[in-house]
Amino acid sequence: MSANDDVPVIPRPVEAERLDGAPFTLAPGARVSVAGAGAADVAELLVAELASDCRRDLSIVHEPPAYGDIAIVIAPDETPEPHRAEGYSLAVTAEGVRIGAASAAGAFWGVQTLRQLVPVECASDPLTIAPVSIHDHPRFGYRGAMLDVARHFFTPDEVKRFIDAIVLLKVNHLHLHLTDDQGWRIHIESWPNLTAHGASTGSDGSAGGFYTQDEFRDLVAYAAARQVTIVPELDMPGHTNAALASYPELNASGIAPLLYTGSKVGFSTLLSDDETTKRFLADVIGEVAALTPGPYLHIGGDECLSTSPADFLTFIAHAAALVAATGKTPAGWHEMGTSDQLPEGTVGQYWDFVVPRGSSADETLSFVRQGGAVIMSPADVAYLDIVYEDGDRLGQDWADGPTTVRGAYVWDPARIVPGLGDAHILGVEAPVWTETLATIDDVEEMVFPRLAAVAEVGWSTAPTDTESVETARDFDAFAPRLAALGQHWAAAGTNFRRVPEVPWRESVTV
Ligand code: TNX
Repeated sequence: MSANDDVPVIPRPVEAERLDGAPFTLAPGARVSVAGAGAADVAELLVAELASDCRRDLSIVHEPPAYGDIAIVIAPDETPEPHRAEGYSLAVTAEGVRIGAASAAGAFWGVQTLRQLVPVECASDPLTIAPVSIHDHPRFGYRGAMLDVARHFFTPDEVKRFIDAIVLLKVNHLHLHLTDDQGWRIHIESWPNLTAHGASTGSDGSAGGFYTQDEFRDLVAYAAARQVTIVPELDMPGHTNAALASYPELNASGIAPLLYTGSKVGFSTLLSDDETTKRFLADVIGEVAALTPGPYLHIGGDECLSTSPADFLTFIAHAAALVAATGKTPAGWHEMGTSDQLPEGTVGQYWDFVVPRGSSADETLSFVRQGGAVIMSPADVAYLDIVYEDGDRLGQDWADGPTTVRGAYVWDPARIVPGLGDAHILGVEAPVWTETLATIDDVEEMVFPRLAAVAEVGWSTAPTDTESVETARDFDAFAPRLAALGQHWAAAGTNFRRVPEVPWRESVTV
């Protein structure tokens, strides 16, 4: 256990030191003092949290802090290079709280750390925080969660609630798996039947649903205000039954299949080298790119068991080029690495196990050979739809399940694919697939606490070269920090699995 483990924050900060002296007390009349571009927006979110969680009403002032204020300062020299994009410092003393950062993102992450240090009983007086000094920055620029809204649909409000919960862990990308065999969830003006028909159901015959383009733009803006980039995925050429069911002309037979509500994968495919399909691809990729300010557009490419290898290569080269032509960086699951025609910079997402099988490692390195980088989502530790324990009501168990919280914590992204180190790893992502997850409560039960483990793997300092992963990820030190976070989840109404390995504390009444 190192010194910063007794500061109950997840992901574990790079440097955190308890200070001697009196605690900070949030007194009536305390203000949030802001300086620098973007600081007021970050302060507004903090003020809203303190109002809803702690029933405190703070004003924001553009003047230097007085004794007892919370200061948010954004200026280049607040964080040294190379940590300016997301690094921050946080000082808590009797005099006040001060968050310093070189960017709004850094300041926002500083606020998330502060939120974890605010006692959950903060609505009752006095609100005190033990003195501490933190200097922190992420190991990887990409910390992601993926929500499968195709199998079961989740409303914009539910996705916002999910965003609120992931930012507490400094997760900064939300990959939305928008299309699959069971449903097409984003409205496309030029192909309206994709949603009129293709969104009308989901897994297990669930009600379905889709985002209008306005709703999607609103989600993107909500996420952006919280430093989260939305990564939209249109999964193709497999996982496309909903599209094939919506437009007969996308099928070789000219006959549309029925909508699908089961859980099998690998039975559907779009055509390669077909003019109607090419028009379809240009249209859907064009519309989604236009809705997306973020750099990435994910085109799936996984589990194309009904596409011949030659057709797959033809298809991927064409679709990836269409994405690149919109100015976006294509992203895809690691199978796309079988192509040597990827636009430079294409991002691969590794989903095989912590010990690679078959050709997955080589397919992953193919992205690096073509000038790209990789996101690590090893299914046996980072797939959050895998059961916690045998016999669970929710989840699947194919990926070497069960996946315990310890399993989701004790691994390292740079020790999976030989030859793939931090320089070519963008970061980590934990997907939650929703074949078995019908409600957002179900989703949260699978995601929390395991996302906290994966978020720490993505943010906190790498193991040293001589250190084993087991030593670097000290679960006995992690578990008490999770217990502290559990109180915040309970207070926020975030559902989480009270796994037996963690000494959860009784939740307090607030
Ligand atoms: C694999 S691995 C999938 C999804 C399933 C998931 C269930 C990969 C990229 N795709 O289609 O939903 O397993 O765990």
